[in-house]
Amino acid sequence: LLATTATAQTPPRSAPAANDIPAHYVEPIDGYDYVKRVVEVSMRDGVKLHTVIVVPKGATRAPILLTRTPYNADKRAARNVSGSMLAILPQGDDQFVAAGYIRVFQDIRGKYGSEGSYEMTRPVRGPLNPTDTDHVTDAWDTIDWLVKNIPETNGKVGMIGSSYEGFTVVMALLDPHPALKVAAPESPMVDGWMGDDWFHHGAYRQGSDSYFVGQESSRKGGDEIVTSSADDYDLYLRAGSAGDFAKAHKLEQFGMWRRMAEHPRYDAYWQGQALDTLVAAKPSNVPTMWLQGLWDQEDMYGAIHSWEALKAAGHEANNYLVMGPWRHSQVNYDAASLGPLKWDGDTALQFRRDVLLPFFDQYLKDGAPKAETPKVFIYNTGENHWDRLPSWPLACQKDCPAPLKPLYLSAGKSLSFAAPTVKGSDVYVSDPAKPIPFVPRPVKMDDADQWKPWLVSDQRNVGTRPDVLVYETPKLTAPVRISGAAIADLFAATTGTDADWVVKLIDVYPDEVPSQPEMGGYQLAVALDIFRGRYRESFEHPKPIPAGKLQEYKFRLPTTNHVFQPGHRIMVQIQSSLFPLYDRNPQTYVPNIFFAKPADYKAQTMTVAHSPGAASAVWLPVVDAK
Ligand code: PG9
Repeated sequence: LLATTATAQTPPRSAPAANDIPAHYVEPIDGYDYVKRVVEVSMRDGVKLHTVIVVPKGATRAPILLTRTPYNADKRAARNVSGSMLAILPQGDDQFVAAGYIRVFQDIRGKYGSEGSYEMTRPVRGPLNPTDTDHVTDAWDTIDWLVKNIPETNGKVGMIGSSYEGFTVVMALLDPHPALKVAAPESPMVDGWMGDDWFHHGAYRQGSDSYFVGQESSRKGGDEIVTSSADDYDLYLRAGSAGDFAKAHKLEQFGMWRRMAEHPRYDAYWQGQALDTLVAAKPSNVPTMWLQGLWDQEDMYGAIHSWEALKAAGHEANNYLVMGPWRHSQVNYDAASLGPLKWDGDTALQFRRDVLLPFFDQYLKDGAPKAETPKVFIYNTGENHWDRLPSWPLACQKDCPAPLKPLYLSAGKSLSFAAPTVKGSDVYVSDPAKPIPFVPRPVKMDDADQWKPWLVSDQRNVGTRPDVLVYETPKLTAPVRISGAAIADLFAATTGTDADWVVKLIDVYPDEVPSQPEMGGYQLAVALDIFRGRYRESFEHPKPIPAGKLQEYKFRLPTTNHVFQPGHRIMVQIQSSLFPLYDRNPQTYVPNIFFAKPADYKAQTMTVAHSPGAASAVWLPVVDAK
């Protein structure tokens, strides 16, 4: 009886299958709120680009948001495994998903699923690109295909993307398809020599090395640079020059590394692809929002310089500027804080929701209202709020509401708005055998927690070193408001024939900050940058520094919108290395620093003058405290 009952309750066993794996897995997409289509879109030369299209289910007359990426389109549209469009797309797409946009990611030529050959940040057609295609034509051909082949669209396209993806947005603007109605280059790579990823004012950024390996060791994925050191400071110091490091790590096989080493100066190779110059020479009518972070550790140069170049060329009308209190690409993540700095809520979400989406909607959605888009939307990092301004900058060297105001280095390591009346100078020894770490050791340049917020790290870490000059105001009794880019203007000498100069403009917090004790005495660099001395007269034609002779080194620091509050102090730090982020200057002039020899690296004495006629200063974009 028992046996009979058991048999009756057991479901019949299916026949043994030849293969458990179905010939074609059918995804249970019926329950999804989106439809995903993957297509290979033909470019004008027949090369097919891998394109992932995500359409909200049931969409009609929806606009398209396009990103062209070197970072794997399939993965960009698969953040999570989910039937929810919000979950599969990047966090930064949240507002567009809620607003019913069609989302498109495309692998650029030569990367991941796309055919063709890859050249990193391939320049526009012309002397630097003898082919018939570039990112301008690829964007054009892609948009043309999208508006003709996606039945759910209203035929209007917006482009967006950060960093490399921002570079592809800027390229599309050089000859925009008529369906491209609006664009937002976010932290776009615009000039890799002057101040975006590869160099700053000619000083090479050694983190680029691992990027080359990641991007160029294979079409898909790419490898990580293999090192066996717990501290990149030791690793790069032991290697020698940037060229020695490259040799030891076999970087010479990568086209982009070879081009770096062949073009250490600002020659035709760099000038011919400087996108701020190119967009100003060929301005588009596409409404464009240029944006970047105020502490963007990768692409600090591109957006602000493109916007300023367009403004100078008379094209402010359709160009907008946004600068948030963000690290690189933080606009697409949470931005309620950066390092220890806490903002008034999630500033990235505020921007995406209140400014970006209404701006895109206005140009992309049928019948959308006109957005109240501020010409300039910039975070005030001293008062902790957004400013909506009619133009930018508020103070600059010429043609601004206010001029720059020099804050002079002065006797007794002080800073003063009064010019020096007596001769003075300060001295330090810069030793390439003991370069100054850019963050406290151990340095791991691939440690995102160290890398992303490094620009806001506490500069007390180095201020006590004998090879760092530190100048400071007394405690401020009234606020000092700066809105623009400061200019470092050093009158300095070296006993060598080449030198790097690093200048940091620092907000020193009061000794006690009861609401956030860890900020007591904090030294926050509101702007810092490096300048390679050989380029003091010309970026294109470097020249040795005459040993022992005062020279003027004048360079622009990153943009700020800050208030030094009463009770705080303003500080300026000067030093000659930021290692291993920047390669060491041997301090002896050699034709190409990539290939400096061990004997070229020599300790030298640096003198910074603060005298009448040689009045070193940081020229501040000071504006009325109201
Ligand atoms: N900063 C990165 C990059 C841009 C352009 C070229 C190379 C690297 C990025 O985040 O994409």
